[in-house]
Amino acid sequence: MARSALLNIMVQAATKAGRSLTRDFGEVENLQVSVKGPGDYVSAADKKAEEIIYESLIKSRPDWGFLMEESGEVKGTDPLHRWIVDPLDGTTNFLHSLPIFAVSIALEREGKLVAGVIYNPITEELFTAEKGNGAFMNDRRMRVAARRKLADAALCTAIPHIGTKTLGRYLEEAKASSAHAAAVRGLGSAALSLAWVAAGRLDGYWEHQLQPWDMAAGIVLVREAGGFLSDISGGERMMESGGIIAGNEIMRDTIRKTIIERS
Ligand code: 2AM
Ligand code: CA
Repeated sequence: MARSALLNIMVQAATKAGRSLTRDFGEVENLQVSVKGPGDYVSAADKKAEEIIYESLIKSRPDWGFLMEESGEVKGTDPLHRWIVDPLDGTTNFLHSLPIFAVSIALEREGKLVAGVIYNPITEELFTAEKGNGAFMNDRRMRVAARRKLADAALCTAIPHIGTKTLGRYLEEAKASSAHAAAVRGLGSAALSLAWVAAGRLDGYWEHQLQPWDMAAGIVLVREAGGFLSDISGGERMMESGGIIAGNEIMRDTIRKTIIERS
């Protein structure tokens, strides 16, 4: 299937940044043995990838604005369009040589998410979606999984790390999800978690306290794969609140009621 001009621009930026990240990922593996570790190196890799994406997109659409994880908001002269960019989602995985990270690029038009690209340069899996045109993985159509019961479901969430202030909430959710679901995983990349829900690999996903660039592209993917999303209270303010639940319609609502609200 022929890709639209818009998706082509996004894919070109994502794959170019992906090549840079792949080279740096190879270096990170060599740096693991040092005591200090590759922290500074990874932060440089992250910034380099963001620059590549910025240069690539600004060349194609000079007037459009940006919201980027590293550089923040860059206003465009066109007030209708804004790219939302996470050059390296899954930074901690990258730092530890775990090949579960991705480039994530979304487009907002008049405040609405209309296109998303997520690319894992290690597995070379490219997830793309444009509003009204479906979702694809390496040009094959994706659909969310049809499973209706938690007992059959593979779920995904975020496992908290050192310094997390909401450990109590996580432990409650871990208890409820482990008690009801077939499997619970933590990928460490919100973008890939959403892409994998869109691909039907995961039946459901939820996470609290994300940034807009962690979820923007993934939201388009899940919607276009026939999935449903909500924020933690069941509304539609995912990007504003930072909380997100994704799955088919039944799975999304069951996760909220059985795992998050537990009522
Ligand atoms: P990042 O890798 O770009 O930081 C992990 O649960 C997910 O949460 C990742 O997508 C990660 O994105 C995101 N995230 C957002 N804020 C974070 C933070 N302060 N610490 C760790 N992960 C964060
Ligand atoms: Ca991120």
